[in-house]
This record gives sequence, structure tokens and C-alpha cells, in this order.
Amino acid sequence: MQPVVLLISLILMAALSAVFVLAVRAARDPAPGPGANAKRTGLIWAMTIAGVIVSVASLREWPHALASTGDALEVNVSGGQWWWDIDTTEIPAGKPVNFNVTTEDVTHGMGIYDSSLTLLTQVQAIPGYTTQITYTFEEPGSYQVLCMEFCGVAHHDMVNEFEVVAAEE
Ligand SMILES: [Cu+2]
Repeated sequence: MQPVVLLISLILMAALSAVFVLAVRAARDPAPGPGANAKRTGLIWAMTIAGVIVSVASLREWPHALASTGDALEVNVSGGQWWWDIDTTEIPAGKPVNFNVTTEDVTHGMGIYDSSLTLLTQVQAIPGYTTQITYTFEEPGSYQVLCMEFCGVAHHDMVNEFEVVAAEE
């Protein structure tokens, strides 16, 4: 995945550089032809409209559901240097879970990973606040909570886990 991202980044950087070079060349031209202003106005409108369309289309699918209040299971998570305290060790699969996350000292990042260490969801843990994230686990298994924000020498020790169990019929 990373080589693909790198390649895309390099292509976009080259495209941006080309635009920059063209803009510098155009600025050297002392007398822009007639209609240049109308062309610029049209270009700005076209870019604005394209930008709004791309933004709305790409933001439609949020990576996580908004905090739900319905029949979700409430799980409280508290972080600190250097531990995670989770008040629930078994979570039923297929049921939305509201994680209420806070920290007792500095800012941490609560990331939830599956057994292959794929990040499923994450939320910032902020002192004095409770942040919420809702997630529904589909697969039973062991899940890990890791800190995603460097928070001191034992940051890497901020590991805890919980089990997702098959829902009772
Ligand atoms: Cu931390």
C-alpha cells in the first residue's frame, strides 16, 4: 500500500509543480490577451464547484458512525500513563458499542485493533473531556486497545484488550 501512496504523492507533487511553473511563466507575460480575466473567473468557479463536489462526495462515507444513543452498549475507557482501563471485558458481536473515552493525565489516542493489528477505529482521549466513538464488532475474537499518541517513555506499554463474543440468540 505504501509504495502506491508514495507514487500517487509523487505524481500529485509533479502536477502541482507543473502548475506552479506555468503560473510563474504566465506572470512574466507583460500583456495578457483580451478575455484573460473572464477566463480566470471561469477557472476559479470551475475549481470551486469541482472542489465542493469532490469534498461532499468523499466525505459522505464517514469512517465511523456518529455516537448513537439507542440500544448501544456503553463501555467506559480511561487512559493514563501508561495504561488503559476498560470497564467491560466481553462485548457481544453485532451490537453497537458506545465507547466513552477519557484520560486522567495527558492526551492519548485510543485505537482499537483486531487480532491481525488492523486499526478499526480510533478517538482522541483528552483530559477533562469524554469523547465518544461508536463501533459495531462483527467478528468474535480478541481485540486490542493501543495508544496512538506518543505520551511518554512507556507509551508502547499502553496495551489492553477485550473479547468480542458471539451474540446470544
Ligand atoms: Cu498514551
